[in-house]
Amino acid sequence: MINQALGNLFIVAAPSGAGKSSLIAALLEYSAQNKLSNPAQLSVSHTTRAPREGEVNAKHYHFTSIEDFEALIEQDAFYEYAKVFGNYYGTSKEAISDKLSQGIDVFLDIDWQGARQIKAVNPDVVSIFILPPSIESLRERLIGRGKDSSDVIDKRMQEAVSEMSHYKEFDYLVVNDDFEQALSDFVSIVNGQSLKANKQQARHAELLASLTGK
Ligand SMILES: Nc1nc2c(ncn2[C@@H]2O[C@H](COP(=O)(O)OP(=O)(O)OP(=O)(O)O)[C@@H](O)[C@H]2O)c(=O)[nH]1
Ligand SMILES: [Mg+2]
Repeated sequence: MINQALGNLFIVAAPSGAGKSSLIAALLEYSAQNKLSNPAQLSVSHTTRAPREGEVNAKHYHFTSIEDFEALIEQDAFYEYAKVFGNYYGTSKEAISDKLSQGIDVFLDIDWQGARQIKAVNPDVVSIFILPPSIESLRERLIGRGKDSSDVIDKRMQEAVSEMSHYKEFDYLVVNDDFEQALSDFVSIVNGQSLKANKQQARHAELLASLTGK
């Protein structure tokens, strides 16, 4: 079991095109401006998929060969891993444990399979699912962001629908219609976790002792 101390562990999942990356980027920007209760960091996953143009090793992903990834599985180095669209993706234990104990909120951008594995071993994890406002808007976002053929778009739409069918496994649902509203919902969920009594007790131990005489 991972020691969560003051930091909270969050899972953020969504179908492709729901705006997950933009929401996470905006949240990290808030964190950089000290606008969140805890500092926030995104966990860097390992993947066997090839880097895309502009992606930097160890920043966007730890880009790993299939052999090395399978060796890490053997060594029990992953907190969770899954095959997504034919490639391995995984969260290493190293990527999160130290940060949580330092009071940093850690965000995992992972799929529903990874979310399920983490929930099974860590009931304290907080999982958030981002949804598009309609099926049409999802299709428009998928068409708008790339030069994919309509066959590829159809396949991605099917995958998105299958991902969304897992929404009930998540603690929070955020509908990304108006971006600012979705971001505000996201921030409320994140800051709310830090106000839970067990977190506040650890943070305000001295105050509570002086208030209660204990
Ligand atoms: N289980 C698991 N899933 C991961 C991990 N890292 C990334 N993923 C998921 O793998 C999927 C594909 O991620 P990418 O290859 O970066 O592609 P993308 O363009 O970000 O895809 P979308 O975010 O789905 O639009 C996304 O749903 C990610 O959330 C991980 O460590 N574990
Ligand atoms: Mg993504």
